[in-house]
Amino acid sequence: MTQIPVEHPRYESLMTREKIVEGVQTGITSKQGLIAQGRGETFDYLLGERTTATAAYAERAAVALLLLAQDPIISVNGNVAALVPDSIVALSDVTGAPLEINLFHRSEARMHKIIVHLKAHGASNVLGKKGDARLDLDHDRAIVDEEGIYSSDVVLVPLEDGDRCGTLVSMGKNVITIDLNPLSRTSLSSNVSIIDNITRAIPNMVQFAKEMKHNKTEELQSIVDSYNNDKVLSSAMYEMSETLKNMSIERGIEWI
Ligand code: PTJ
Repeated sequence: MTQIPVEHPRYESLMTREKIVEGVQTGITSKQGLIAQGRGETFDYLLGERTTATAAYAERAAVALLLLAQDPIISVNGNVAALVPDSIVALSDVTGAPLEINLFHRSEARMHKIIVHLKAHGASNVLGKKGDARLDLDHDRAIVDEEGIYSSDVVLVPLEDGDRCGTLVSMGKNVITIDLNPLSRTSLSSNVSIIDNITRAIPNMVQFAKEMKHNKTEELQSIVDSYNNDKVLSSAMYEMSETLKNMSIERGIEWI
């Protein structure tokens, strides 16, 4: 890893890049994952690289859904495994939602490496290797485990690429996504769209899950019932335009 001084103004962002690069070097993350991270960084810059109040509201609703679910599941890809291995395992533990590897650029070698990596970070059981069921898709994201994603009622799919999200919704599942782009097909088609960097969203969700774990079913249900996903999407776009406006004014550029 390149040594990044802690006082560097872009320390967090540069360290995140280092983790993704390391993921590619160890064979966990696809090369395409580097490009996906770059796209995410752009939206995060516009968001002000912080968890907004409406992103936190979506994260709480997502946790309520996971805690209420009969068969929750957390889908993991190469970027997720490289960026947040400890906190995704912690979220699985505190919500009781198993982890399942599901890859767009699937290979048996990557599946194996990600499973070993997550187990090294404390995961006890990681699904995805069986691949004994299929979603109605014409690429490798279709391959899922019967006892995992296929039969789940609530599924968390961070850093997704659109069409699987739509398919899961059309199967009647409650789909939670984490995607910094509020206009992506993923964000537009999911039931709960978390517009936040996964490096902040998953640790926040772990904290919320610890706080909400002993809430009554009715309390969790009321969080879900009052949740409004359109509000979350429009608020993210508003926050981005406000950040741009403020940055522009700070730099002496007239906002016209
Ligand atoms: O490991 P694989 O083979 O399953 O491949 C994973 C990637 C991420 C390469 C694959 O799913 C892909 O190509 O995804 P897309 O279509 O690039 O979509 C990724 C979305 O996640 C984009 O909308 C990005 O803005 C967003 N994104 C990228 N990095 C982050 C992010 N959102 C939140 N936090 C991030 N760190």
